[in-house]
Amino acid sequence: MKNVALITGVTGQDGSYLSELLLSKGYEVHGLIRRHSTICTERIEHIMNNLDYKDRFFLHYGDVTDSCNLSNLIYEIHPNEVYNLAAQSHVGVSFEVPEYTAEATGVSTIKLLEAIRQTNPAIKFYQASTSELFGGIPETAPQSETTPFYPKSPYGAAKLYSYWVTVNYREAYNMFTCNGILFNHESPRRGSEFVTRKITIAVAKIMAGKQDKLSLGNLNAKRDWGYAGDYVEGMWLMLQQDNPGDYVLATNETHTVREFVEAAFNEVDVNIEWRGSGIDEKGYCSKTGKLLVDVNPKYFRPAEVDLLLGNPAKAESQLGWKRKVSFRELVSMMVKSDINMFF
Ligand code: NAP
Ligand code: G4F
Repeated sequence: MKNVALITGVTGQDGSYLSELLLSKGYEVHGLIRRHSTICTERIEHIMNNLDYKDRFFLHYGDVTDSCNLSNLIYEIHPNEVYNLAAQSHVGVSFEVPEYTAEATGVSTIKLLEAIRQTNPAIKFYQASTSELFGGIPETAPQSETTPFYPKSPYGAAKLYSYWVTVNYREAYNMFTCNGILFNHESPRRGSEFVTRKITIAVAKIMAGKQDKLSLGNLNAKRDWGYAGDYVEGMWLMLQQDNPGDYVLATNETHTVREFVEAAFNEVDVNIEWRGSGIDEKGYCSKTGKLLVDVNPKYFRPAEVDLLLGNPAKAESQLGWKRKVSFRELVSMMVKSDINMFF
């Protein structure tokens, strides 16, 4: 039987890597895209233009807030796997558009689950859950599937709803639904408004003489950063098991934003020397004394998640999943890609 997958959020970072993975495994892949006034398919252009995939990769206009659209798509496409990656995924922005975030990142999940339940409850379902669910209790790090949740943003709260309806449909209707509780994962395709890509773009532009300095918010926040290409493999593995479940994907290693900055500048042989503290902290080139990094409070969030560090032991033992790309390799890959773009 042919494997058919529907991916919401196909134009996003993860959607693009997951599409590549599923197509390489022989799947027919359908992606949900929103209509934009400008082109938004940059991350999947290479797939759309690949003649090998012309009969196996299809895009459909839609929006996860539109339940009629979701029902129609499930009915027409007949997928056997659905990956729900669509979301207003920026934590900081969720404080500015809280209600929309609740709709797109939270309520939309039950619309999709209902569409599946009413059409074909045998469809396997992956929900893009997040380490932001753990939010405010750093003393419990490293965080695992059994760590209590305490979201610290409208985004985290919306994802909490999605997490629980995914569990609920498994328990109530015996559906094959899984939560991937994924810690931060990055790549050269990461959106430029997330901190890692903001940093690597700035490094490239500063080296190319196209930017003066990099302004950031909280330099002390700690994140467990992995490579997106490794994480989509884990998503797929979750849906290949005999039984559904919830799994943490993480590296079990954490770094501050400050350390990411240092590592990214090291890639271009610049050593950062920090002076001052709090909002007066500044990073200078240790050789030339040029100011390269400062803090701008406009990037602070109304509430912050201080420390994320994940324990992926369950995914490693039950799925056979293991991250392949190290922190250093990730930083290097992202800086090199942005250097290529701006030189
Ligand atoms: P991303 O790059 O921001 O992509 C989000 C995708 O969702 C885009 O394709 C976007 O479409 C789509 N989308 C947003 N609102 C939509 C709507 N109303 N209807 C239909 N599509 C909509 O996010 P990502 O990094 O790939 O992450 C994928 C998923 O994993 C998200 O749910 C995110 O919250 C979750 N997650 C991410 C991480 C991480 O570190 N990357 C960690 C844990 C969980 P447009 O292109 O039209 O905007
Ligand atoms: O890169 P970020 O915006 O990612 P954040 O908030 O951790 O969320 C990402 O990972 C989650 C998984 O844990 C996903 F669920 C979510 O969808 C998203 O992909 O910020 C990382 C840290 C934060 O503590 C933030 O306050 O970096 C800090 N930061 C410091 N300066 C900054 C900046 N973040 C951004 N975006 N921009 C800054 O200038």
